[in-house]
Amino acid sequence: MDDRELRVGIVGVGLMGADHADRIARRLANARLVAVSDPDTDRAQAVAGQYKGVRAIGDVFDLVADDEVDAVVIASPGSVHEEQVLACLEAGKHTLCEKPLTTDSASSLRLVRAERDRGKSLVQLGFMRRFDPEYVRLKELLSSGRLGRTLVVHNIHRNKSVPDSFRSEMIVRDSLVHEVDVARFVFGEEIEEITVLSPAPSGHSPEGVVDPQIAIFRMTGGGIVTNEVFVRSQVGYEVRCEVVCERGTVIAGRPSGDLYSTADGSWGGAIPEDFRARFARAYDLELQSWVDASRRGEVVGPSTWDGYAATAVCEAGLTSLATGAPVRVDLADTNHA
Ligand code: ISE
Repeated sequence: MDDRELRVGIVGVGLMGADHADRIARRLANARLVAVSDPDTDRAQAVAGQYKGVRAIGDVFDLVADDEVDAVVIASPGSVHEEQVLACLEAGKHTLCEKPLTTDSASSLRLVRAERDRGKSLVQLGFMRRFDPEYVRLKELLSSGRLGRTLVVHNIHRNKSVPDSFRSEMIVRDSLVHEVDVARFVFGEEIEEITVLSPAPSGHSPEGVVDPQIAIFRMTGGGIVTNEVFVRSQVGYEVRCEVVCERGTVIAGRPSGDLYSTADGSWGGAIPEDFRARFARAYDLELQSWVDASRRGEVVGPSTWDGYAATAVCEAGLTSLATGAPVRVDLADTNHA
């Protein structure tokens, strides 16, 4: 790509897609929003209508093939990602695909291989935590070696509320998946075993839904990661990562320097309502870095392999959710580079 701005089309303009539309149209450098598509055509028209010169295109695949679209953001549900990512690969267009890559490991692996067979990396996965300034500094501190080896990680992931349709499986696939990526990012290793435990559910959980959940990962190097995911906390969006090393600990996402309780929804400062507020900066940095890399014809950040590995861990997590027993994660091959 030359030094023109990157003309971006967005597939799926629900909560996240609409947020990205605004980011691309108003905040990013060297990028221009040119088209959006959504099965809900009224919604697509409404989003397009907010910005000058943006077209609503009825068929997703027409958007992908459109000559005016240089690159694509996929923010549709994971169940339709495989065919959409494949279309982007076939069109040779740089793509930012929101998580999860797909909803099962077989289809995720097909995408890893389809991209590899075409001989050119085009896809970045939407694991935005890797761009959050605190997670970035945490990783840098660990990499500096000052704290010694990483031993244990504790992740907390709480959403204020979700619709009743957000069942136990979605807690694993759509929420825990972020902690899967954080664990792999922090340790720089794969997850070899996952156990998902089911505490007594909150009274706010619909019948039959396990919320909160506790997931435990064993890393290939022997480290352990504990994760609490609670998507109906009633309070706000709380995401923290505490890393325990041989010579100290480091925490990302800590809101105060004192003992605090969120019982009344505050600790002396505001708790963000949702991920769009908490990770706004991370999303800006993530998409800017995607735009810059795409203009150079490169891919930076999490890859289809990262998407595949996360899907495979979540798939094993769903098996564990059903029994409470540890489940081994067997990745297809390690020779993916
Ligand atoms: C949502 O899809 C996200 O990706 C958010 O980051 C996560 O916190 C939330 O639990 C998911 O539903």
